[in-house]
Amino acid sequence: MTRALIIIDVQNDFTEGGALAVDGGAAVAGAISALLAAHPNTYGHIFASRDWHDAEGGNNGHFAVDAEPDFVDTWPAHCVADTTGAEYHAALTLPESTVHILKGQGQPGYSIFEGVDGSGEKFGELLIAAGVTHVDLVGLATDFCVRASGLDALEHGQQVRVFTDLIAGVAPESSEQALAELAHAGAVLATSEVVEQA
Ligand code: VGL
Repeated sequence: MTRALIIIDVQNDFTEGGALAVDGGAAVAGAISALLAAHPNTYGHIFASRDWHDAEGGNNGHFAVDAEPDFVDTWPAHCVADTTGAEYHAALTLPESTVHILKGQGQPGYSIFEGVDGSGEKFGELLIAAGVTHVDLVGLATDFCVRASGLDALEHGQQVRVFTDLIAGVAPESSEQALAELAHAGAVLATSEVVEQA
């Protein structure tokens, strides 16, 4: 069994004060860092994604251009590549070995499986190359990118745990729905208390 920690989109724009702020986002950043500090050797593989949208062109319908966002399919501009909003939240401390994944270049890109590393290698290929069979999923936002990434991980044959104390969502109802959907598809909903010392 090889387990990886997958950290979804803990970026300034998805935390308090950001363009698409999720309540509790900053707390999630701090809590993920605390988990990693308490368990420095548990995860041999850590992947962290960032939404990395184009400034121009609406990213294939993802940004509301000349219209009001509906906060379901269209969004205010957020996480534009190379801006402060796209940076990891300052409270997120990642180990040197973290593999950084960028996604959403010109696309909605909700799932980390749509992302690539710095050499353009697809996330799914990286998981396979690392022999990962089990993933623990944390980050933002529960009802969109965590949901999509978890469902894709299950489809890719991974055993998935979602740590409900290390996620935060855009809206309570859709977040609850997303967790129900993930559980129905085979994910285990747990808290990070189950993480064992390596
Ligand atoms: C996300 C809304 C729009 C997310 C991304 O990271 O969950 N949510 N784009």
